[in-house]
Amino acid sequence: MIPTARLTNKDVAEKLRLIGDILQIKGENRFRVLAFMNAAESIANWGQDLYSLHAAGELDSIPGVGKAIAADIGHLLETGETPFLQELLAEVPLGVVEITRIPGMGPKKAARLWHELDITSVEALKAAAEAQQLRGLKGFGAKSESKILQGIELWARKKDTRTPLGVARPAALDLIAQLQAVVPAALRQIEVAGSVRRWQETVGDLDILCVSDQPEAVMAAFRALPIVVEAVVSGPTKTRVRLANGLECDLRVVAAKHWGAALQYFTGSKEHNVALRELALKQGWSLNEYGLTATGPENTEVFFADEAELYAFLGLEWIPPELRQNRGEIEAARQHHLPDLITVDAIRGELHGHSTFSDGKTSIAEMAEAARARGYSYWLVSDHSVGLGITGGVDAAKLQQQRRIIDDLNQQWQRQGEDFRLLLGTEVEILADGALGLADDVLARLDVVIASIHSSLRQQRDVITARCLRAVQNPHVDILGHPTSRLLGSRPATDINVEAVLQVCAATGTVVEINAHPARLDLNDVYTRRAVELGCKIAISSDAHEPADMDLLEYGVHTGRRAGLSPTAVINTRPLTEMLALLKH
Ligand code: DGT
Ligand code: CA
Ligand code: CA
Ligand code: ZN
Repeated sequence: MIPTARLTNKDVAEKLRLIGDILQIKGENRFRVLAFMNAAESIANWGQDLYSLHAAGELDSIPGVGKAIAADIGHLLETGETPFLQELLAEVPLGVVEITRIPGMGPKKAARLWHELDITSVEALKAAAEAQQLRGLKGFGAKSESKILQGIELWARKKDTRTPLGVARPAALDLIAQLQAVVPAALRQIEVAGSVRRWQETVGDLDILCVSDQPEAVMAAFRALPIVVEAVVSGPTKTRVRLANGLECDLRVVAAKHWGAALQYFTGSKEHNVALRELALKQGWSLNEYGLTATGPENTEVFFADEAELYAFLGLEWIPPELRQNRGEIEAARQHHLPDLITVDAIRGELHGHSTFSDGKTSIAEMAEAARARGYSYWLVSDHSVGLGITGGVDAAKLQQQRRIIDDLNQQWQRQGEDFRLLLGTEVEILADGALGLADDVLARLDVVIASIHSSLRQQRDVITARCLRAVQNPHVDILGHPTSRLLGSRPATDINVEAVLQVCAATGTVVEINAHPARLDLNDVYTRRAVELGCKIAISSDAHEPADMDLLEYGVHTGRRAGLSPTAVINTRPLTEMLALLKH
C-alpha cells in the first residue's frame, strides 16, 4: 500500500470532479453525476487527512461520500489511480473535458463537437472556430464561433489565475469609493458582492451591486474610471470591465425593490444559493435575483428591501456572508443556531508582531504607539530568533535589551494609568530537526513564545510533521505560528500533516495562530474549523512589520468567521491576565 505520490484532499476532489465531468459528457444520469460532484465539494472542504480516515475504514463518514465513492477514493489514495476513472479516460479524451470548462461551453456542446467534428482539444476547437467550420453544425452559427473564441481567450487567461483577497478587496472598495466620488447623486445604494463579500481567500472576479435611478450615468462613469482599461460588456444593467491590474469587475444596477434578493443572489456562494433555492421551492416559491415568485397558479411575487427580510421570509436568520458556503449554515439559521462570530472589535491585543530588532521596519516604541492608537490593551513584541538568516534576529542578549525597553515603556503607561502593556516574546525558528532557535532557559524568561517554520520547507511529510510536533511539545512554546507556511499565489503549503499537528496542539494546550496577513491566511478557514472541533485555542494576529500592517488583522478575523469562529475561542479577545492564564505555562 505505498502511494506513488501523496494526494492532497484537493487532488482527490479534482479527480472526483473529473469523473463527474466525464459522466456528464457521456450523458449519464444526473444524480450519478451529482453524487461525484457533491463528494468532490465535500472533500475539497474537508479539514481532515483522508489517509488516516481511509486507514480507519471511515471514508464514508464524510458527508456526500457513499460506499461506492469511498472505494474509488481508497483506490486513489493507495495507487494514485482508480480503475473507474481509467476506464472513463479510455473512452473520453481529456481534451473534451477541458472544452467543457470554457465559458459558454457545456458537456452537451463538447460532446457534440467531439462526435460530429471529432474535436478533442481546445486547440482543435480554436482552429475550427477560426476556420469557420462550426457554423455548419446545427445550432451553431457565425456568432457562436466568435463567442467560442472569446470564451477560449477567457479560459486561457483564467486558468489558475485567481487573485488573493488582499489585492481584490482593496481594489473593489476603491472602485466603489471612486464611483461614489464621481456620481454621488446617482447612487442610492452600493455594495461589494461575490467572493469578496464572503472574504474568500482568492477571488475570480469582482462583483459590485448598486441601486440607481440613473443607470446610464452610473455605467458611463464606471467605464471612465482611471483604473478601468476597457469595457468587456457594456449594458444598461450590467457592465463588465477589465482593470489595470488584470482583474475584471462586474457592476450591476438593480431596482430598489430588488435590492435584497439581488444582493443575496450575487453574494453567493453558488452552492449556498442552490441550497437556498431548494428550500424556497419546498415552501412553494421560486427564488431568483429579483425576489420570490409563488410556484402556484397566481404567480404572486414578493420583493425584499434587504437580505434579512428575504432570509426571514424563508424562516431563516440572516446569514453572514462568510458562512454562505452550504456547509450547514442554512439548517443552523433555521434553528437559530448560527454561531456568534468573532468581530474585529472583539480583538483586545495582538500576539505576533515585529520591530527593527529583526525584519520589522519600525521601533518597538512606534509599534506600541500604533497598537495603543487602535485601542489595544496589549501587544506582543515577537522578533525572529537568530538562525533564520535575518540580520539582527534576536538572541539572549538582544532579548535583554528588548526587555529593558519594554519595561521602561510599561512603567510609563502604568504611571499614567494607561491600560496598555507590551509583552516580550519571540518568533522562534523551528529548526530542520524540530529543535528551536533559542535555548529553553532563554524561552522560559519570555512572556509568550511563538514557534514557526520559515526554512527547509520542502521536507517530506513525515519529517516536517515530526519536526513541528517536537516543537509544539516544548513546554515553552505557547503559539504555533502560520502552521502551513504557505504564501498565497507564490508558495504552496508545506506537506505537513495538519490534522496530526492540530491534535497535538489541542492535547498540549498550544495555541494555533490564524496569521492574518492576506498573503498567508494560515491557518485557513477549513483548518481553523477543524482546529476548533479538536479543541484548539486560536490567536489571530496581523504579524505586523510596520504600523500599517495592523490594518490587515481584519483578513484573519474574517477567515475565522468563515470557520464559524466565536470570540470565546480566540485568546486575544480576552483581557491581558485572562489571556496569559490561557497560555501553556
Ligand atoms: P469568484 O468570482 O470565482 O471568486 O466567485 P463568486 O462567488 O464571486 O462568483 P461569480 O463572480 O461567478 O458570481 C457571483 C455570484 O453570483 C455567485 O457567488 C453566485 C451568483 N451566481 C453566479 N452564477 C450563478 C449560477 O449559475 N447559479 C447561482 N445559483 N448563482 C450564481
Ligand atoms: Ca466574483
Ligand atoms: Ca462575477
Ligand atoms: Zn512573524
